[in-house]
Amino acid sequence: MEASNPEPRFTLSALAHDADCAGCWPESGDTLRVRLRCAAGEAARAEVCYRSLYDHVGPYRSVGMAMALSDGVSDVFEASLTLPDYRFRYYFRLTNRAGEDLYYTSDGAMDRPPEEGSCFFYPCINPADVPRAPEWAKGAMVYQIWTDRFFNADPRNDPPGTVPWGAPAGRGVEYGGDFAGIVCQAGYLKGLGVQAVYLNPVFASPSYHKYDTADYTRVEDCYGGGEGLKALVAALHGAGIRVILDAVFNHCSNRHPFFRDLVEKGAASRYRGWFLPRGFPVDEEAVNYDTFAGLVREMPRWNTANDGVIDYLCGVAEFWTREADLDGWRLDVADELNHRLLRRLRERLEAVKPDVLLLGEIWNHAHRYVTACQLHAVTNYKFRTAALDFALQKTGARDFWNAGQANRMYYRTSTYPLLMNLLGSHDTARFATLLGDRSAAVALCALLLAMDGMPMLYYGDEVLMEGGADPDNRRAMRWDLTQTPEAAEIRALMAFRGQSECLRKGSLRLVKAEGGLLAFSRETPGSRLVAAVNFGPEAGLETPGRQLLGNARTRVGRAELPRNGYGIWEDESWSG
Ligand SMILES: [Ca+2]
Repeated sequence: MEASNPEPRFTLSALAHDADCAGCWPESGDTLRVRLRCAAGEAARAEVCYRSLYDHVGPYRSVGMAMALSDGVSDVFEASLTLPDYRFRYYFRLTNRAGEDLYYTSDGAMDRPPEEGSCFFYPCINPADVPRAPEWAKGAMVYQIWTDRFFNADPRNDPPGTVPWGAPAGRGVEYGGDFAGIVCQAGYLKGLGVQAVYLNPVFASPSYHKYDTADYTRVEDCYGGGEGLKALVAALHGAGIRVILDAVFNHCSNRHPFFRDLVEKGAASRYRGWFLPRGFPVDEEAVNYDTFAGLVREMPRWNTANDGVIDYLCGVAEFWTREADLDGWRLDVADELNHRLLRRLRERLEAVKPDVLLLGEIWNHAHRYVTACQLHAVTNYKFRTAALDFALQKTGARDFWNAGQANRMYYRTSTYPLLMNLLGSHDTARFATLLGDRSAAVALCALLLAMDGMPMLYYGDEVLMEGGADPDNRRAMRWDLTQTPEAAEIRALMAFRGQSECLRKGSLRLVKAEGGLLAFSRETPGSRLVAAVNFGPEAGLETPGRQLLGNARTRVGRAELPRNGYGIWEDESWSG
């Protein structure tokens, strides 16, 4: 191999191709998607040259790469390579603005095409490695419900000490909300246009928040029990809404019988390997065992590498998926779970329901969990941070856009429709409170709902409920606020999102990012929509057609967006 050191026509340290993870993945049984990263603005053109791994004489085919992402620091080029024998050898050729070429290989940059051995290899596409996800989940709008806080339809099951609806949301208070209450509001949920409801934990637990399960076989009586859960799922399915439950499999309650056994029998317990004790006897005062967040004695962590634990927790999810006809699970603290548990869970649940969804709660980069055999989808808190900063004018439209582009670089394109964007949850302050401006909050909802990914709204977000940090963000639902003009605007946006194939499935493209004004398009072969939000001073935008929603003022071909303005336009001239 002759690798000469080329002139610095490109910033060599910026060149990167990861022949794995988010750099290279199979799109189908014979097609590979590859990415190449380089310093922003340096490459005028990029192509990938490839042939079969076992073809040592034939010419390389080449295909041009399209710029897929750019965050102002890096550009990412992408292309698809197809070979009937699905075994790939490839290298990249980049051309700079002066027309000079550079070759990028598994041995680094070269000034001439590489020898065979310096190519990248993707030795074989195994069909099982092609990313798959339930179609219904791609771009689906999800509504998160904390059952106790949503609607109380059955006072008979209220837990002792239930406080009046609207009482301050202190730690430990219970309001009496139940499954029957959600059933009562199925029409409201259908009107919002949501495709799925995600419920905070429902299994028997000593706490009001139920993130410490004491008995996975029993659904809380104060919510309506197992029969109530089944009735709820049936009612929501009748309204065309799927149901996702919270799987708290990282830890359980210290009252869980298996942990009690460990405390009682110590090293002799048959559950010795099921938890993570640091010594015996297990001491709940000293907390000499691993727990959720390290020091929460009430929440001992399962040893999710233990086969008994894996089988037990998979059995729980399998049982309830079958029993209650559930559509998916949101894995709490998914990034502390053993990968073997996730793989086994996926296998066993897909055997029960092929289009079941596994969604992980992960606050940071999650690419190693979102694979063909683990999670399908993941929470995208990065979106929340960037969107709030933008709406608060701490940053501008270009910063927001670049943050989104940078985040996408960590995920395969196939994951974009499964990044669950949110503005808040039971773990964060309410965005309406953080913004302190109702019109900005509506525009922020427009941004969430017009973007790709899975937009999630936490109950009450759609009526701009207020609330500071936990537990204040967990107030009882304010049904009175559904009557406000802002709630009506957000409902209209949600209903539009719910029925728009283009907003659910369309590709995303930047139209304009200037100051506080961001405009982007969503495109499918059949339609094109342009959406815009403006958090800065009044700004103008060339628009392609009819305005469908929003407070922008559109006259022939041009819209004026006031501060906190937003709009969605339909491109009537679009022909795909
Ligand atoms: Ca009740």
